[in-house]
This record gives sequence, C-alpha cells and structure tokens, in this order.
Amino acid sequence: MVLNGLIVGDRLKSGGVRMERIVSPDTRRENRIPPGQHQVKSWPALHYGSVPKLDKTKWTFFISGLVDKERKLTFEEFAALPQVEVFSDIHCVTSWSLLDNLWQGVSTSVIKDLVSVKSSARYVMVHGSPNFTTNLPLADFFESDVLFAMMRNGDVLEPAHGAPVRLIVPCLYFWKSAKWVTGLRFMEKDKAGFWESNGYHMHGDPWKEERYS
Ligand SMILES: Nc1nc2c(c(=O)[nH]1)N[C@H]1C(S)=C(S)[C@@H](COP(=O)(O)O)O[C@H]1N2
Ligand SMILES: [Mo]
Repeated sequence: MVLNGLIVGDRLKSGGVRMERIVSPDTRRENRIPPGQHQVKSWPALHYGSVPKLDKTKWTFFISGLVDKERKLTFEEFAALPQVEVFSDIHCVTSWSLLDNLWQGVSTSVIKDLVSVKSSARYVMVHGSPNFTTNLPLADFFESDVLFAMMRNGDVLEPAHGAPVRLIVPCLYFWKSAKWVTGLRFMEKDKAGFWESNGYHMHGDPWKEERYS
C-alpha cells in the first residue's frame, strides 16, 4: 500500500486510532444505481485537456471570496489537517457508475475551522488546474460526506484522477468533483463553472437526472 508520509504521520499523531469513517447515505439505498446509469468495474479517467504536471512542493490551496480573511495553504499544511474516510459511489453524467470507493482526505467541514465563511455566502466555486471551475450550493458542499480526497482504496491518487488533491461530492454527478483542486471562492449568487457554461446542469443531482440544462 502506497502511503504519503504526511498522512502516515497524521495517523500516528492521533495515537494509531482509526480515523472516522463516514458512510455516504446513497450507498444505503436498496438500488444504488440512479436512473439512466449502468455499473462499471474499473475507473475511467475523464477530463478536458491534458493531465497537468503538478509539483506538490509548489501546490497551494486558496480560500477566497466571502470569508473574513482569505487564506492560502501549502500542501504540507493541507495534508496536516485532520482527515477522514468516506465510503461512496460515483455517478458520471456520461452514464457510468462506480460503486464502493473508500476515500481518504480532508472533510469540507474543516474549511469552516480555517476561515469564517460570511453568512451572505450561498454558493462556492471550486477551482482546479489548469482552468477548471465548478459551482456548488453550500448546502451540498458542506454535506458530511464531501471531502478533498488524497487517497482512494488505500492508494495515493494517480495524476490522471486529480492528484495531489481532488474534491469528492457523492450526492452530485461526478463533474462537480473537481480534480487538481487549487482553491475555493465563496459567493453570494450562483455562477456557472466550466461544464455548466457548456450545457451541464447548474445543480447535477443524479437521482433527479439533472444532467443538462
Ligand atoms: N480539473 C478538472 N476536474 C475535473 C474535470 C476536468 O476536466 N478538469 N472533469 C470532471 C468530469 S466531467 C468528470 S466525469 C470527473 C472524472 O474524474 P475521473 O477522471 O477521476 O474519473 O472529473 C471531473 N473533474
Ligand atoms: Mo464527466
């Protein structure tokens, strides 16, 4: 099992106690495959453009917009934040679903401890390399099973799947799960991100088939 040194260090700091495991509510449905979807067994890599070459020592994570004080974290600072495990399914709008993923990373709830998000904020724009954006209502962004993942099923994420840090939003189609995350901007009004400006739905609930608008 490939383990990132900082993640192992964090585990030891917590006394070797297993980290909290959150089970995504949709994995408890009797039928876990949303309408119009089919199950796949291996994980496709899909994105616009080519895989960016990211150097962890230069990677930074910004938190901006409607917060009391904007912040920027290095990878070392980000990876030292408390971590959780999340068990969830993936539903891609192109119709494949991949069940039983165990993610490890930083819960979005930790963001609330880093900055104070102003009460006027209702949406967040998630930014990813090279010029990717995707918009989410804060109600979805702060669901308890949403995290910035660094590992899946015990392995560090591969570059094609968004290393070093990607977002995972289990309750929405997978295009909302930005790869190669670089930061967040909290906003009062909803604004279309990259795929949303190209015809994808502003919200993207797979159970309501909110595919295109
Ligand atoms: N930075 C970035 N993140 C992205 C995308 C992208 O083009 N750029 N594509 C999205 C889409 S459309 C999908 S389906 C998923 C695919 O993730 P995967 O390649 O790990 O399966 O990433 C999402 N996150
Ligand atoms: Mo997609």
